[in-house]
Amino acid sequence: MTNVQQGFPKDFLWGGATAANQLEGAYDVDGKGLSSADMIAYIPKEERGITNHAMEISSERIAQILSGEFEARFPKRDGIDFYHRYKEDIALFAEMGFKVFRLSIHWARIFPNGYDEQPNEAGLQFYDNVFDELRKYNIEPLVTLSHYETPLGLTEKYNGWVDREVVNHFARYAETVFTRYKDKVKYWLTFNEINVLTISAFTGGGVVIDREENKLQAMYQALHHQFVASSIATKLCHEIIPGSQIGCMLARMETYPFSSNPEDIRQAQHDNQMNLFFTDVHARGEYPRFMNRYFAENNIVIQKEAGDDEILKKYTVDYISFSYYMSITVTTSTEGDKAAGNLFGGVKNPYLEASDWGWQIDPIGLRVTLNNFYDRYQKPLFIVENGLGAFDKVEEDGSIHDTYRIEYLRKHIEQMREAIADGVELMGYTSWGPIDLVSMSTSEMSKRYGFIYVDQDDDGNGTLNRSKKDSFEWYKNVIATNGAEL
Ligand code: BGP
Repeated sequence: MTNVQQGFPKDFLWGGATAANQLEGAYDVDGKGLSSADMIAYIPKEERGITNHAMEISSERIAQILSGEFEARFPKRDGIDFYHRYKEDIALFAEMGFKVFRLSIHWARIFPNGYDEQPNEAGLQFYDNVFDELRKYNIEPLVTLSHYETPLGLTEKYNGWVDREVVNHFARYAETVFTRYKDKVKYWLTFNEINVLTISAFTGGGVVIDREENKLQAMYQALHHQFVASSIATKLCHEIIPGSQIGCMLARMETYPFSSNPEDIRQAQHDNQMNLFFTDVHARGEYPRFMNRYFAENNIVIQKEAGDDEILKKYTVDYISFSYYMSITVTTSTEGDKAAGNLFGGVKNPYLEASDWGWQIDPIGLRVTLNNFYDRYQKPLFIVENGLGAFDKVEEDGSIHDTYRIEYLRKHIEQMREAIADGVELMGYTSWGPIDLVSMSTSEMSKRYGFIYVDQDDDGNGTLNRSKKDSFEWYKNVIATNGAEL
């Protein structure tokens, strides 16, 4: 077949994805300040959304934490100690043949309070070391500027992203790291899952929502500031690093109607629009008209500064990245099993199995998502999170037979290959958690994603020793054959 890409492009970027706050540990080492992510570990399990990121925190709780009155249930702040073990871990990624490795720079390692005059040299040096180690193996870094890691100082001084001043602090942070790493990092992302800010303002924007009178107004104003900051970062990135590529990042939740009832069709359309609103702004450079109705109906008035619309329009992203774990099914009726555990609600899809945490597994949905994204934007796409969080069993001989994880990944990669043949331009794939790390939504280790097992339990006990699961050799072969053998 002419003009149909059979298989993966030869320069396809295979790898894995992580986040500083779930990986590094060393939360207060070498001058690092605290961040919103460091606080999340203190939210007791019973106060969390069981399977979602909607984790708010009160001003009182933050005060209790900072006074030492309130201990974290799990020292999530210790991550899996990548900070001291990064050479060992990167060697394992290289053994699998990674072409790219997604990580975030912990903003509070660079500017401990977020508003500091000078950057923290020890923090800058750490990432220099990590990038140098990656380049030893010709692994491209793919760097997220903020992965739910707003410095706590910005929460205390401004209540996070609700204050326009934080745009300037972010711009200075972006300029600092673009300049420092301009010869080492080509691929960048601005905000991880920017849509989560409108679900959990603290997780996404360091905003303590109980300090705000009008919660929705505060969330969407903070979001506007992140949109502007993302465009400013795009401008700076292109100016400082010629040939760089900078993208946005969305938690994509492809949403299906539960039935052919037009009411369900309309509900699914609305939910998809509300999720794609974020990439509409990042990729098209303007707010979509359907948001005007939503803002009007919810008494939201976005405060813009002169020039904001021009900045958004002029500095749109080079590519669109997203996380894909599951699809969502919605209905306006009372039918359907509302027990479906997933990020954004919905009902159980009778055609799909679910993970141990209720996330509905839908490989074909990834092909649908890729086609919908490409049809909407005609921009290159990058899957920067996909994977199966599962309980892993260590056998007597130390082996771990995670065939369920291989099956999940195999089926999703097959659908990626189909989407490429459909004409979608897919840059790469970084599976989430190539090494077991701390779960964002539970602050636990037992929800494991890795090809590499880490000996640490939900209470932080263990040797932290790394060992290979069956999926390690499987993924190594996938990469070696450029996706030909799954
Ligand atoms: C995404 C986050 C990641 C990671 C992933 C898996 O929303 O961007 O940081 O946490 O979810 O979720 P969890 O760790 O809760 O299983």
